[in-house]
Amino acid sequence: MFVRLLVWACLTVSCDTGVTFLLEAEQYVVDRMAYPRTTASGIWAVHFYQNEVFPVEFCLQSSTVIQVSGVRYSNDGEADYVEVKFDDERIGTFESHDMASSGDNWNRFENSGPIGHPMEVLPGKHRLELIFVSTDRHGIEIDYVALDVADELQDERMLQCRAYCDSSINYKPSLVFDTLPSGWLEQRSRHTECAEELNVKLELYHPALASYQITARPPSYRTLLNNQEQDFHNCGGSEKDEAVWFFNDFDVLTAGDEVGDGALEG
Ligand SMILES: [Ca+2]
Ligand SMILES: [Ca+2]
Repeated sequence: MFVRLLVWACLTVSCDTGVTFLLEAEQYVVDRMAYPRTTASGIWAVHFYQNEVFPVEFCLQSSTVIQVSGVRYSNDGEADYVEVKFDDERIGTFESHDMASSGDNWNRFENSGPIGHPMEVLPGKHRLELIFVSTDRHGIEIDYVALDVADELQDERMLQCRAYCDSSINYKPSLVFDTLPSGWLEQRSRHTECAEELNVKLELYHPALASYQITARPPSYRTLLNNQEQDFHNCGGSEKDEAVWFFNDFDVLTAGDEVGDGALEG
């Protein structure tokens, strides 16, 4: 993944404008217990020990400049050494303060300060990792990681990779009634390596069917990249075809005649 240090640009781009997101440890680490702390952001923090990793995956909607502006942590015991990686590259480290107080200091949070330099990054999914290289036997607690993003249009939903490819599609669960005798679909689709080949073929049968309407909608892919161009790789040199639907086996009759059964491919 392309990462480029952009020290001076950030001083005029991301530090005065943009958005700061708090990546709460309790929201990103779901496989372990969080501890309630009255002074923690969101009133929760997560405990980590030596050799453990806190991973955060997030999505950016455009090329932008980002910086880890701080890690909020608490410690009650000896100091801990933490390494921070972005997309598998080490961007910096921080060390917790040595502060023992019989457990009371777990509720006293401190900020690491900025980690590494501002980075110019591409849109799409990225990964931050806090690697707890060395801790005492009591470990360290993480409240959140603060991430500065220069792009003012970036929002929380995009950051959590929850944006849909086409937000105009309203996916509601359909109402299900089965007061009619059941019909059936026969799967006649075939495998293909060519994205443009019309390989999906479903035949619909119903004994009481007089007419029907089929609505084809794309899946609700979650993505920040909109790649809608045609892809003719692995298509065996076939010509581009702009047709979306083909109707096979229909008889074209003169006005007044009925149209026979057929199949739909797309
Ligand atoms: Ca410690
Ligand atoms: Ca928190």
